[in-house]
Amino acid sequence: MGRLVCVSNRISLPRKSAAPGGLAVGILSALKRTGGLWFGWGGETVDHEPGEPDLHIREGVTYATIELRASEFDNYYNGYSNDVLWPLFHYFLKGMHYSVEQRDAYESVNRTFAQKLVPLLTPDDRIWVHDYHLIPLGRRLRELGVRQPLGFFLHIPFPNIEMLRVLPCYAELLRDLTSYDVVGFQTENDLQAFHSGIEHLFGAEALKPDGRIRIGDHVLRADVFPIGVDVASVQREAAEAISTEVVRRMVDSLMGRSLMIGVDRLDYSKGLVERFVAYESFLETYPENIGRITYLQIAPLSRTDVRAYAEIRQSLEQAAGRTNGRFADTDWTPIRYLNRNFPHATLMGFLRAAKVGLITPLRDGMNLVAKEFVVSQDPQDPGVLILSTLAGAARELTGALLVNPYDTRAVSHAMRAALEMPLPERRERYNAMMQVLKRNDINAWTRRFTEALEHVQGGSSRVRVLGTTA
Ligand code: ADQ
Repeated sequence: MGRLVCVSNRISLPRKSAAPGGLAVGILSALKRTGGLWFGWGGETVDHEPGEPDLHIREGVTYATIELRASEFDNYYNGYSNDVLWPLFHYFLKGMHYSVEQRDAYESVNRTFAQKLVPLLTPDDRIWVHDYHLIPLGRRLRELGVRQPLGFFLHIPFPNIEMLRVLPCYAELLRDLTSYDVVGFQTENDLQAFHSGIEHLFGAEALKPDGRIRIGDHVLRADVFPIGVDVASVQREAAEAISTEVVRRMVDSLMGRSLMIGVDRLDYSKGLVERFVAYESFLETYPENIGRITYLQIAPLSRTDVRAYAEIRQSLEQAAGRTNGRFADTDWTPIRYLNRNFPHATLMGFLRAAKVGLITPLRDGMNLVAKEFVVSQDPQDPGVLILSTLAGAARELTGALLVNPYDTRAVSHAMRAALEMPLPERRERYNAMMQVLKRNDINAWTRRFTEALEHVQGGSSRVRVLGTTA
């Protein structure tokens, strides 16, 4: 079996205090299992031609980091990736701001990734590209003569063709995706949406009955690979963290009140404003809970250079301030709202201490925190998960209280139901979800995707440059 090479926009070198996002958590677990190379941007921008990759080896994983040109970075990352593709793929059309300059920078950075990666590759490598920043990378690698199996996994949702078509270069984006041998999505919905694009661009005959896609003489496999969590490690972290000082102090400060918790990057797709409004409505509708519940929302800042993220931050401060101003007492704050990171283990301890997990994104590829919340619970006395139907995780976590995050009344009702749920029902729901989470943990995800890559035969020998059909 050849070496696994993972490629992502940003590399996080392991640091104790670092809080990797969902993508980094997934890649690291994959590489720690198999060993291999992780290639990506190291966080430095330069005013000259980017130099050769820097190599670091830690715990059997080689980290190869590259620099990017300062003149391109903003348009590539804040612009095309996070102000065009991210909002579009999350169905937030109003948040999308397209420009040709951004797209050019995106293409150019993908070319740089390809040029810097090729010299590091060996013939037996299997290459696994991650996420929306790097969709064109597969095609660029093929153009440079790379013949190894190439896979792509999209961590975020994929939009239906009727949404995707809004993008001026949607056809190129679809064509770029078909350059890979394996294309993975989080859910069946995303796969169906991809099929809708393939059918639109190449005709229904491109979709084969066995699920494969044939375009000319290139056959690719597009499939669903729902990402999971490291069940054993999250369980251990949560059980150990509960008796650490930082978690004990937080629990003591509740003075016996029940804890509801949300943990999300500060992002408009996570539905935080709607969640705050639902909590306010909960206190208003069920006033017997005033003074008896504390809602802890941990939301570390992300993508602070993108305008929409500054705006959401302001709205949240206002919403939290309003609820606290309205309901707080001298010895009780209804919402504790924190914009900071915690070590992963501490976070798992906080989740375990909570009676209710509130995960209500307006759209989410999967949402690992929802899975981590369930896994971190005490099996004898588990808390209840309130989960948005619009998160990919809702497909597997059917034991959660599933809600439409836009439905304020339904969310506040679910809060009450969760707080009052009797122990036998909580256990039943927990056990049902744990079965699924154990079966489809992070190792299963890695194994399924890398096996799919192993079954690719002949690499790019079957790939031809695809002509325009739309
Ligand atoms: P994200 O949008 O980053 O991921 P998510 O899936 O919830 O969202 O993953 C976040 C990860 O970061 C979790 O493992 C969580 O524990 C950790 N984390 C969050 N806040 C933290 C904090 N303050 N301190 C420490 N750790 C923190 C993207 C997609 C998701 C998809 C993942 C993985 O948007 O839909 O589930 O990739 O594919």
